[in-house]
Amino acid sequence: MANHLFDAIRNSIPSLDAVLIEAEGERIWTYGAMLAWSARFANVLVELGVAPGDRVAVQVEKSAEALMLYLACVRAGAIYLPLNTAYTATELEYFIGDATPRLVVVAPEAAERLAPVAADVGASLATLGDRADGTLMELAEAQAETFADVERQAGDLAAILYTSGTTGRSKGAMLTHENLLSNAVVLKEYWRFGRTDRLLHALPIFHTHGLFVATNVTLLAGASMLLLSKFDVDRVFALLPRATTMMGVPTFYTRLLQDVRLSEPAAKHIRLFISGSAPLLAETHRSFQERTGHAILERYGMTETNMITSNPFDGARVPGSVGYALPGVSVRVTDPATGAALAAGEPGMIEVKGPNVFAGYWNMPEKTKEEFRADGHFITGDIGTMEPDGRVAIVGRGKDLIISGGYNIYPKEIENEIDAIDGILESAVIGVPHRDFGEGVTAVVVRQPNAQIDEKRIMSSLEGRLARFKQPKHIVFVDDLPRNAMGKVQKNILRDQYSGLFAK
Ligand code: MLC
Ligand code: AMP
Repeated sequence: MANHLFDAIRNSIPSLDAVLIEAEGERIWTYGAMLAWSARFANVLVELGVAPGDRVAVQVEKSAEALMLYLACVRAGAIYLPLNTAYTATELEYFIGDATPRLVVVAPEAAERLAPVAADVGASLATLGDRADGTLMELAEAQAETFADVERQAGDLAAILYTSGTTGRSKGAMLTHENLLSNAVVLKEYWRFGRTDRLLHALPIFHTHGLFVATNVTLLAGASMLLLSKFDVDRVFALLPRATTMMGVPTFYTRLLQDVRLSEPAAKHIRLFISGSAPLLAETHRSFQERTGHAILERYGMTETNMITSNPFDGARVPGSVGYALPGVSVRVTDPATGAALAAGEPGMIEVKGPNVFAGYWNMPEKTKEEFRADGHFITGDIGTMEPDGRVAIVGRGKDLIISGGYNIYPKEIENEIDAIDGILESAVIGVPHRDFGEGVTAVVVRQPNAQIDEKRIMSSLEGRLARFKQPKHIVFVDDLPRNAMGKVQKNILRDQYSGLFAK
């Protein structure tokens, strides 16, 4: 039976004994092992009652086994729902309540805490550890290594990825088989991925970048990857001589630049360094080129749209530019208020249409409608310019969003939490330049009259409610927030005022 995405993956297999993954501890996964283990997991899913269209929510550490679970979901026609390992139980409650999965898979040590959350929505609970342990592994051992892939059409859902919203409530972006496949096919060609490529994979696998861009491109190229459990500078330097490509967020590159080991010989074996998920400073691009001889290829994407633009493989990789619309993807820049097209070079809203664009937000038809133009273009919320030749640069954001180390953080969510604390009158959360994370989360807080609350109390109130990476790196207390004539907090003034906080 035809399974839109998995058929393409299967058809790209170079040979069953070709290596797909070298995991830590020198554990090798061949393409044959990928087929066998994704089949075993798919059989487990069926045994646990997961039917086509059911959601499988997964919060586990990065491992080759976790990637097999993703592929098993694709094969079984389930909808894969990966969750950041930093999310707290409180945050998880929302996602699980909203997505009502049939199965929740968590790390063995989290099982007890999350069992009631899964039970609340009638989901089964299974565990998967990062040492090939957990109940899912035990169940899989007993399964067959073959599985009849469930029929899935291009428009069927393959995954839901939650992305935070400007109102503070996360939205589940529904991604179809064709969204994922079309994008991976295009990227593979655009970046010239082939069977001899070995990708240094140090990204998390609960987001588009590490899960779809890195993994699907590798699979469709019949290539292999060196799978690191996380980004670690020493491990990266140890593996660079064996890798041909690396994908990273800008923080990866700034951290490598801070290390004396970064040099032309160290990067000699690499044919392509790719950056995305957050702006790569022109200065980082130039310094990296000076030190290694490599011009980092910057591309631009979004959970809802997969990858949208990319600098060219051949031709100029211009610092500060995200390149051209990918083949088959239409990009335009419009007046944010009216949606009217703007002249070349004028900054405006970046809008996108194509087979890469998602099918809408889970259970939020109204929200979905608001974010599309009548002709089907998705409104990204990013402000950019387009040159007459189609080259795009991102110059700002129309959405109140902080990107820290490649993670999106919506200020509203943090402001809601801070404002709910006793003794707080109001707060404004902003991102200011941060040498390591690009932007550092900063809370500007107004206390209630005579309240004694301090930074420590605020931080302890946020503990357990917000993932660590969302928590402010710095809190400042002020008497009042700057507002415009309409009463809206002027975050631009605050950003200017505190721009030097993390300069050193
Ligand atoms: C970790 N911490 C962060 C953070 N990551 N704080 C702010 N922003 C981040 N991104 C905090 C932890 O909470 C902890 O805090 C401390 O830093 C050390 O934790 P760690 O786990 O050791 O961090 P580290 O491994 O150094 O992680 C940094 C990182 C990681 C940059 C390597 O965040 C990362 O891999 N980012 C990639 C994100 C990504 O893949 N984005 C793609 C989204 S898809 P404390 O206080 O406890 O010490 C997308 C679409 C597209 O955007 O276009 O691709
Ligand atoms: P996410 O919602 O986590 O997928 O993040 C998507 C957002 O990341 C986009 O809307 C952009 O704001 C930002 N982004 C991704 N790639 C780039 C890039 N190369 N340069 C600047 N911003 C980027």
